[in-house]
Amino acid sequence: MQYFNPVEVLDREELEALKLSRLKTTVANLYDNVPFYRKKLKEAGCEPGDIKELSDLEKLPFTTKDDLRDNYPFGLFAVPMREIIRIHASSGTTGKPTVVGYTAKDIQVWADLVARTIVAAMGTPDDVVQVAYGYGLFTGGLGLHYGAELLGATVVPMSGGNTKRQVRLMVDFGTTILCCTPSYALNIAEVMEEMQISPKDTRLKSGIFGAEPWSEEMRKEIEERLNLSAIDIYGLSEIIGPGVSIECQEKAGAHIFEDSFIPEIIDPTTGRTLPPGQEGELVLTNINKEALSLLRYRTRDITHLDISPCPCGRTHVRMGRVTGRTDDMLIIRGVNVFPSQIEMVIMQIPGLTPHYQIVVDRVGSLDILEVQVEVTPDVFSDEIKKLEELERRIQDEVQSYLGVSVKVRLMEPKSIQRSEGKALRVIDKRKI
Ligand code: DLL
Repeated sequence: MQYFNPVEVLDREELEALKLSRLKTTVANLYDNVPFYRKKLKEAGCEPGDIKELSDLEKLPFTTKDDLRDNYPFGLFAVPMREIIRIHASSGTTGKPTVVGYTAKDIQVWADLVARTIVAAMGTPDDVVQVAYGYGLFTGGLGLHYGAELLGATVVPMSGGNTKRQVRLMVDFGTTILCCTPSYALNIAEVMEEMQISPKDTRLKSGIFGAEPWSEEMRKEIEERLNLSAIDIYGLSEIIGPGVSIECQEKAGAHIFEDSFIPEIIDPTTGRTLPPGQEGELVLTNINKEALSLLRYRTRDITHLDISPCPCGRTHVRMGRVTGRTDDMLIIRGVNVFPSQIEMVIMQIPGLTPHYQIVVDRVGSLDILEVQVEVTPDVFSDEIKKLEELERRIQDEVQSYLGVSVKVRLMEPKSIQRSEGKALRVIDKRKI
């Protein structure tokens, strides 16, 4: 088994000791240097000295996205600005953007974490890594970039978009590892087909895909169309960016790098910690950062933890696929629906493509859920009767799987806008 940093295979006992010592340091540091946390810890009746074992984590208060917004832009930083060498920020489509900062050491730690993810995806210094995540304030582009450089691979810093050029250079430069969102990977596959370039004409072997939810069915589709092994990478800017967790070759959950982040799963309603295996909201605590460390950050991502040993040899706990976000959950006539569940149904029906959008509207007091999905060109040329049958089949399958009725609109091939970064899956007209 290949790994980048021996900490990935550390004995559990040593790993727990490392986590505890880093947690103590982090809490003390936040108490001393961040007025927000000092106040919050005092309110929770918690002094740094109260952290004696890892289970004391539960005594600590949660941090939410609103806390970051309330302290916009730099209020949660634990070091003076002259020590900050990089800023990233979320796009801030709703409300103020979330701003994060890094010291020089943080950038090194982050690069190490991302180098681990590339090695988990079979990367070596001989690889040519095409980074097609967006560069800029988004953490995807520069995050993968620094990790690939630290590994010693050859980096092609493409950023997102300009898809034909992505394909051309992929062939010319002999790209072996593609990094982008899964929806953009599909877009690239489609453009490649249009350019009549076969994946066999490329040297692609792995894809490091993340930054948005995707299903097992989507993985199969991408793997077939790009002829590579697709690996799921997870992360969020508030915590560090990409590199919080990565799948190994087992493709059965993503290892969370516990030397840097302590994961918990909580019941999003009560805030109570749930046992391993149970699905709930992922909560992460930074224990290896200087500029900005968050205690028990509520990610809003829904997943579970798997503490069983992994055949790959890495000792770090695994998280399941993110099945949705607590704030992405659509409540349709009282039924909870996640876009990923609709994706799963669609991708199992022949004749449909992975290009879909979910439109929610309210007519009177009734919520209407419409699934718009593109059909394949051969299905599109079928007679109306067949298309109607297909529509009914989708309606029936969604109804039986989710318990909610939907309207289905079959769309002409290539009519739904293609993504170059995070795909826009849900259009909720109720809020407008
Ligand atoms: O998306 C960081 C990243 C860049 C991760 C490149 C992986 C690759 P944000 O823009 O802050 O950061 O968005 C974070 O995206 O809370 C999840 O809801 C979602 N997300 C990220 N990775 C995955 C994944 C980056 N593998 C938010 N599966 C997170 C599902 C993901 N959702």
